[in-house]
Amino acid sequence: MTDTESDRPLRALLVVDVQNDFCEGGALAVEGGSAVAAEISRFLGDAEYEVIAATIDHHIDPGQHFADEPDFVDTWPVHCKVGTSGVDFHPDLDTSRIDTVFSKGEFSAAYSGFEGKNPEGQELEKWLRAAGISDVDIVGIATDHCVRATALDAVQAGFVTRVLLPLTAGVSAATVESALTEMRAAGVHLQGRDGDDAPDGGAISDVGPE
Ligand code: VGL
Repeated sequence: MTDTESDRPLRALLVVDVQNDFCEGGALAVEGGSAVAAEISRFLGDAEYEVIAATIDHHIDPGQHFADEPDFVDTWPVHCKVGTSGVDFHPDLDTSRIDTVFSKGEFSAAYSGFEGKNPEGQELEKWLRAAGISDVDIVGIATDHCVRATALDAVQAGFVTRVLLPLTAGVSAATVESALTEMRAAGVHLQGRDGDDAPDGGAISDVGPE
């Protein structure tokens, strides 16, 4: 390996919670969710990543995460229950390039993909380190909840972290705004906004959090 090759950032893509229940028609539908599924698939067509992981909300009995009268900030309608189709990936998401899936939230709320485990019982951070990853790009649903939490954990763990905003969808404009402010302050690069480059240097899609 030459010095140039060893210095090259090794980048992973994290596809967060692109599941039926977070898309139109689902139990906790996020506006723009299914369009994001299709946009991510298009993006994956020629995206170059060392590894690609997905995360899923995988609830069995997550306690007060579910509520009869949810506030849509800390409590939610029943969603992504194991054994229902709501937990499945949205059909417009091309899963063929996803190397592994980290499931989270069986018995408590778990917004960050870094709380999940893959079928081999590995945690996301360990899996990324084993692959020699230095940089992560994050896409998916919801910008203001699971994308936010995953990005904050990624940057905290020392990964150079970008959120590709045109490939995300958020629950509400107000919480998306505060999530963007929080992520930016933590050192997360927000692409597709405020002069940052669009994901592949191309046009910014109209699929965004607002
Ligand atoms: C999520 C709300 C509740 C998410 C999960 O995936 O962002 N949002 N549970």
